Amino acid sequence: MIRIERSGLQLRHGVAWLQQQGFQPPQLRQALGQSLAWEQPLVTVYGKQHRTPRLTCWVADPGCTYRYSGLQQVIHPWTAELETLRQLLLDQLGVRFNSLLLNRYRDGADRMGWHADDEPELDDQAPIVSLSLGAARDLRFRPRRGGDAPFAIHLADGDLLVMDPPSQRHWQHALPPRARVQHERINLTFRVIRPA
Ligand SMILES: O=C(O)CCC(=O)C(=O)O
Repeated sequence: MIRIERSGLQLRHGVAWLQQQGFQPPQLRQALGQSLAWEQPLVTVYGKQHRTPRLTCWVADPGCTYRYSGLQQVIHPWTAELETLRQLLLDQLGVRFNSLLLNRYRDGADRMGWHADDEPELDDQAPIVSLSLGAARDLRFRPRRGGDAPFAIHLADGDLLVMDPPSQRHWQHALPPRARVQHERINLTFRVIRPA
């Protein structure tokens, strides 16, 4: 894996990681697209309600509830494919993830604004691990308090990105819109929640 390091930021980028594990990313993306219960929830941002500019699904062990932007996610169970991925990550990274947020960007208009995954229920000692499927998109990073320059990582089909602590404390990330992208991308972020 390629290491990307800045002050307060530690990333590991596994290019075509999923292919190296013997998976075919298009098949997995199709299976997830069809089998999961995708939602486009109403969220409250700066006091205003709007639908998220992407589809989402929260998969987690019982009791692992997650709330962001005023929204409590409905828990969906692990499917066989997702359970296999979770086991692979346990074998390779030594971390047992108990929850997973999936984001589905239908085309380049769908996006994610600047944020850090630093909600109180997340275990801040554990990495957050992102797996990308489908259309390649840029994930941008910027420091919360200045210093280092913002930069972007190009995430392609099958890429893994490990965001190690304390990255979420010092940096934010965003997935900007890309007018020319016409295809779908599904991103999975594996997380450790401290059960309530
Ligand atoms: O789609 C991505 O690569 C980013 C997802 C993300 O920022 C998140 O799940 O917190």
